[in-house]
Amino acid sequence: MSLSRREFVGVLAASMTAASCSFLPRLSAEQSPGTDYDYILTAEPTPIQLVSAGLTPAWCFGGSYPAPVLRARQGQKLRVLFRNRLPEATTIHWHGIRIDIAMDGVPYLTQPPIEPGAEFLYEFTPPDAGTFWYHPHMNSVEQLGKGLVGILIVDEAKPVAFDLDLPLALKTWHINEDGSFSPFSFPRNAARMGTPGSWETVNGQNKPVLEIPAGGLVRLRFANVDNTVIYKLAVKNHPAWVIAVDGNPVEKPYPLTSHEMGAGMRLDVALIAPQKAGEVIQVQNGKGKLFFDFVTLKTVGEPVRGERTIPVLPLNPIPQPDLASAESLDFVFEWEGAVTPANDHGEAHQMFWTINRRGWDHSSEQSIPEPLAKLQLGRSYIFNLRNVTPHTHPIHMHGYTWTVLESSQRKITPYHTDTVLVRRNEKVKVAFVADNPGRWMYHCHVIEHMKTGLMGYISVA
Ligand SMILES: [Cu+2]
Repeated sequence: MSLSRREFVGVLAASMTAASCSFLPRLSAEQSPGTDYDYILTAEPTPIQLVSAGLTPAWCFGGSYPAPVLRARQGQKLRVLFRNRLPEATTIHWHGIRIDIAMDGVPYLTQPPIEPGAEFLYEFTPPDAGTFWYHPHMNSVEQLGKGLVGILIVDEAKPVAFDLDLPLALKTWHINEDGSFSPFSFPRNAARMGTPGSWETVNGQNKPVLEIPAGGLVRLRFANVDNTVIYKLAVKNHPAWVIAVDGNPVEKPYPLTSHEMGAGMRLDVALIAPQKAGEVIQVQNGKGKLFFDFVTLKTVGEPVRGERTIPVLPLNPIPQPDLASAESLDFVFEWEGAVTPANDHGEAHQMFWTINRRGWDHSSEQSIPEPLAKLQLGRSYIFNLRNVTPHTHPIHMHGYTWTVLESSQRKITPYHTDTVLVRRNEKVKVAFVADNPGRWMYHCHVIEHMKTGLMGYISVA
């Protein structure tokens, strides 16, 4: 008898000891069948145990970290009743989803902030299947830094079978040895590559050992939910295939050698586990030229029955831009290195970065500038992203999926993404059809960069 993914997870959960059962991310939030929404999602202060020496005063979704993994079905409506139990206003942004502007979760631009004690019903129909994530879009350095980050999985319209589907949320924490928070940002880092956390976690655990079914087909869904860090993922001692990048299936799976993921980016990897129980597969993270063990996958149980092959996922229905008629627009990401004068309260405000010579920190309703560009609904566009700074920026566009066409530094096989890593002095060409009306955020996903200027928006009408 072979087990379905859910049965397998059930068996694993039942057979695990209390100490090891935190390995598996929870598969659902508080689900409300029969009501007019699918999930109730609450954000609230929640002390959590990241290190043994003490609790961390985190802010969590659903009362735990990792946050509940939300699941939707491609082409079917998802409803999430969000409740704000934080001491400050917030919103939820659904990263990578081609969504109605009213549900994009950007304060002032798409909705009023959700005040403490208030709630908001997010409802949308995801057109694409894949690995996505959700997070606030207010006071982001702190709100994301404190733990408000979660994975959203959109299952394929026609299910693709895996023996185990494992979401892996990658995040570093800015904490001291006793678990208390250390500063999320230092200006000197905000003006450079950002401030990484000191405690590296995968689903809230440092270097976890995760159980996988012997002989099983395993889907690893890596999501970089960190504020800053670029991960460079590799699998050391076992063949693994890239099946989707940033929520979008690749046309043909290819062997994973190493893959760089900036903040906000995702990677789906498939592998067939060794037949024998007790075997170990080492997932590694590269820093500079060296690779370090990061996640250990350990086979358990009787080998699954039947032959397993790496599946080719169905492609998402991303509209194909008409390059011949597309209008080209240039966006230059630059380092400004200015500290604006202190405000009335004597606080200095740092603005270090600009897009087309303009910085924006999106801190109030009054500060909304003109859009970086006004696009015509239905027309194709080419964006030339030019990074003239000495640092790498994961550039993210809301509401759209780009086709990446060219880079001045790398050979590109065109692929789809909502977040593209643009290296120092690199020029990347992306294209898309402006088929979704609204005012869409367009920013670097290094949170300190966006909050010190590297942010703007595009209007499509
Ligand atoms: Cu950046």
